[in-house]
Amino acid sequence: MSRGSMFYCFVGVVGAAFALLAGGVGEARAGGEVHEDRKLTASDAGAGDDFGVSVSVSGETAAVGATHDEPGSRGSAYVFWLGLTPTESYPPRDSIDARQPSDLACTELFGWDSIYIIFDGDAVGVRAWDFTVTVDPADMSPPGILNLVSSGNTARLKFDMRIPLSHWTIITHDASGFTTRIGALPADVNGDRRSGRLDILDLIDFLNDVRPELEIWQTDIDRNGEADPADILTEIDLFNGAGCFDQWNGTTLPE
Ligand SMILES: [Ca+2]
Ligand SMILES: [Ca+2]
Repeated sequence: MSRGSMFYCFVGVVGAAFALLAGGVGEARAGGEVHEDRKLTASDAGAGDDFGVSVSVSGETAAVGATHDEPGSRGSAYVFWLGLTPTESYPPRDSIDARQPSDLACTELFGWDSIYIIFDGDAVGVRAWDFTVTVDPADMSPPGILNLVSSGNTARLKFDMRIPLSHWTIITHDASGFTTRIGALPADVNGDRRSGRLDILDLIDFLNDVRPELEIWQTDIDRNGEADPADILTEIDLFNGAGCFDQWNGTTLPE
């Protein structure tokens, strides 16, 4: 079935929901008052697309038709998630934990075992099964979500393990498609997905206030709570594989 014919089948099932989203814009009627909850726009809007000519709502998902989205009058249907949507995470997307992954004797493991997801509204109804966790490279099982605790507009996802070294851990909010990822690559001070000797220079620059923008998880290599010259020695230990450390010089994370 062509994309255009799929659209016209879609048009046939819309109807009552059109009144809820008049003209394709989130203009909801509640208690006799009309207010705009949110405005829906096409990601590739163009003049004459007729976006909003039809709307279908099911649960917290809306499909909006555009009869002339493409040349030759091919129509399209855009699908929108109307529910609570994540806006950011903490640590932020693409953060890399450069700190030592254990103590020198390997008796205690360190690293992130949770992430905070910030929503555009009260996160009280958010559940652990709203999310999918994967890893990149996909050569091992990803962490599971042990539990989820929400407070205000923030949900904290607690994993059942620390995020794996040399991998991205990718967290996806299935309904909205929001995704974020955090990584663990010891010694990668500058966050360029590679642990190399340039990271020592960037750590020195940070300590000299030349690169003040670096985060604590990029600079407090020995995990004592602050970045100081001792972290340079620990950085070198990570490169050389001191104690029980693996050698991290030259190791990378995927794009
Ligand atoms: Ca680096
Ligand atoms: Ca330190």
